[in-house]
Amino acid sequence: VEALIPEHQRDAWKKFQAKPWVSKDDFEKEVVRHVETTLARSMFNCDETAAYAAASLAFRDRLITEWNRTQQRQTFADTKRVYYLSLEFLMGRALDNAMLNVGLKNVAKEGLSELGFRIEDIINQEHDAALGNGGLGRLAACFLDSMASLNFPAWGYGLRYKYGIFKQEIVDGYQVEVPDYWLDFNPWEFPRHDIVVDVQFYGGVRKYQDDDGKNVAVWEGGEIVRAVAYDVPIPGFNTPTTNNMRLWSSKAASGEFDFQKFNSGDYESSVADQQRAETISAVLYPNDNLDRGKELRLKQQYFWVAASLYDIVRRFKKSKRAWSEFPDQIAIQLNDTHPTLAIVELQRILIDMEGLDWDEAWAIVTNTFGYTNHTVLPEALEKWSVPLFQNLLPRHLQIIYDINMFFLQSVERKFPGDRDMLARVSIIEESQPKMVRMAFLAIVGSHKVNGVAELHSDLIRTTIFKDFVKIFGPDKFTNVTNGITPRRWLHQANPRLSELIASKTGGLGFLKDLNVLNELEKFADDKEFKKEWAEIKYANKVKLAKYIKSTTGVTVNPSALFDIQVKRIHEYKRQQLNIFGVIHRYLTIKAMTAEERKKLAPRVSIFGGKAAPGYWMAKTIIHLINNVGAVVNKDPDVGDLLKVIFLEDYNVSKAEIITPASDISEHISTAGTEASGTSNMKFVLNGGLIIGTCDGANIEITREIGENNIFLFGNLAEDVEDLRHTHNYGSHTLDPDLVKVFDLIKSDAFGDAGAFGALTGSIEDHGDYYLVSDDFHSYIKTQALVDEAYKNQDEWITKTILSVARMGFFSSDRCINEYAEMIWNVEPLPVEKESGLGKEE
Ligand code: GL9
Repeated sequence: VEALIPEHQRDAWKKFQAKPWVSKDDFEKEVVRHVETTLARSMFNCDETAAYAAASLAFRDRLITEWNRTQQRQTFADTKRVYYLSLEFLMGRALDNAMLNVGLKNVAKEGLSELGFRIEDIINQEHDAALGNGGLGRLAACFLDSMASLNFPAWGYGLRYKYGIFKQEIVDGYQVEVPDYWLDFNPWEFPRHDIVVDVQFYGGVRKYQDDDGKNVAVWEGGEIVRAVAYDVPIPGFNTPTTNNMRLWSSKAASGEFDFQKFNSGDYESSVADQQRAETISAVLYPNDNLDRGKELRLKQQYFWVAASLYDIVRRFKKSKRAWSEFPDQIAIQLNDTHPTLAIVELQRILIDMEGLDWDEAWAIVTNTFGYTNHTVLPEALEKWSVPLFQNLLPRHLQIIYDINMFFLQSVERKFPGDRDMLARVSIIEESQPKMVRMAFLAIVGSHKVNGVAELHSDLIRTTIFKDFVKIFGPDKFTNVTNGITPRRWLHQANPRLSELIASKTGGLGFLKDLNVLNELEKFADDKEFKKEWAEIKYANKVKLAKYIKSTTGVTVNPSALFDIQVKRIHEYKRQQLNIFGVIHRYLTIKAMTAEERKKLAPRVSIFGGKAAPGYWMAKTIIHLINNVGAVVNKDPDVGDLLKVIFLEDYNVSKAEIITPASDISEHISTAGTEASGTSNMKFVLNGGLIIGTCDGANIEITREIGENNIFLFGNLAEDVEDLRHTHNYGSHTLDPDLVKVFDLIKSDAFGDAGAFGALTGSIEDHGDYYLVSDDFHSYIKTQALVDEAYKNQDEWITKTILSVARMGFFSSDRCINEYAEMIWNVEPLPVEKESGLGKEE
């Protein structure tokens, strides 16, 4: 390894090398030092914000020491690395996670206490890193945790948005979006002002033949934007491995502003250039499962992909290996189609910059990339208009045309004369304007394509990508069912449950081998154990009840059944089905005698989630939920029997409070629409049951935990198409109970019914695309079964214990091992010894 410091002067470096601190005294010393020097404060003005800052800096120093060692170790070993390209990383808070992963939370707790602070208050100071929309972004975050915990040499590459997903406020029952400026103080990132990449846009292509008669293409002109790297350390659990997440920030290539323009008096335009450059990484697009085709979004994608690939290629070139070894050293995973341009960019680097032949380059490209599909919803499949592409990335468009030409030639050889097939699979859609189909490009340019749950992977093979299965054969298409990290979603979010499990399974080993949970089966009928189990659930519900009280003012009874649906608001996820069910329950209660009411299980219906700012139907659903709550919660006939809560600004740190407190959670998408879902896994792992449809990972959860432990309802994916057909061509009669619900809404019981006309109309008059009416009866009936089952607490608790015991499969560690074996062909880099930390109990 090259080093700047000569051999004979390295002793001084070794002598003063940074060492990770371990004791409580050292921690306190570091905190006080940061307060008194880094923050220029003292014990007389150290508030909780400052204590959070200092504690974080103490842990950051520790992480970065291990980060440096890990990077050196991985570079020295020179084994294959994984690069996970994702436009979203929904990390949440870092401090609690860092403390737990390095195994020093108790040390920090005592240390902070001696300094006059409660650790919970300090943890709560942190602003979430919310660089993602929902499941897709959180999956990327769980994968980073697993890759580090399993000692894989792996980097995440993303964008450093100045504004993450907006903050949601509820004003008069409506969603209001507030910008989330999160970078005021962020101790977890390291700016690397020395690691910059200049990225080109626009311009034109000049083609000529060189002296050897070889065709050469030069992309010239246009404008340059500079990418600056920001590194975030990713600590593994109970291992020294600390991986890297590199996020790119955009700025003007000429520095602050263009001095020539400035000096010639053109001050305004020089500042405008700078602002235009910074706009690229300014804001995360807040759409979930929707593609809007905006130019700035394509700019973000290329900016990020170009900087990341330049970085990856630069690192590879240092190794002085032959280009043909590129795929032996590097695996790049595309998290959805957002980074598909990486395929084109690598081909461009290899043929235009490095002078490789097309075929040689293309073999390297296709052996390097893997593509994960996360949705079959047609409105989410990315397409970019050819004129837009032509203008922004002229050379890339040419390469795409060439990729398509060679691809279609191969299809023609395999299916001679099948012109329909050629039109169907062409990367270019012959529409007006023409469009580039990014998913098709991703398939053609990767060696493996995977879905994220069994049903979803089957659906992509038999519907949207079925021609490609014929062309490439079935082996190119595979499944890796999603998972979640048990570190954050059990140990961190539910410390008491984690502690109880540890006490029965011989320590925290289950957090690294989740199948150990199996050992809990033998306690499913253990009276003492069940009592503790139930107490923990109750305590978690009390905590949520307090949170509900403090944020909404509504008092809820922790003994009531907590029914939770938290996720992005989307018609396909069917929060409207849930709220219509709540209104049906309200009608039922109103019609009951006092005697009948006594027999009913009290319920708290809790909702949370953001609507994309431009998604009116989703906003209408939020409005209805809030208005129903306003009426129901103050109706004396109802009392404790039903409360309806909408929790503002659902995010990762709130999920950590909400998830452990559910009795039942709702995963009720129209069958065939939710690729996997991951919160379904989190809720079951925390001792809650599910009411859900046969969709996404619900199906595999059922297989694992047993169908007695889940409340399934509704039509199956295979019947959806026919049902939609009957809506459109037959007479569409609504479920009679749903009609009663609509009648109540139309009587202005929840405010002016005009506000909800589009929502009821989409079901009554516009085909009920998401089958709300078709599934309504089955949903209501199944909710009644939930009520009955909950009355038998003893059996209910047994169900939840058995379910948790059988959830081992859904660890994201299992996912990462599957990706590593089936797709990446990489091995972990063993560490000499586990840190021995993270073992504290
Ligand atoms: C999603 C699917 O909708 C989820 O069902 C799936 O669990 C996750 C992770 O695989 O991916 N696809 C998708 O586009 N989003 C998902 O959550 N949306 C975003 O988060 C942007």
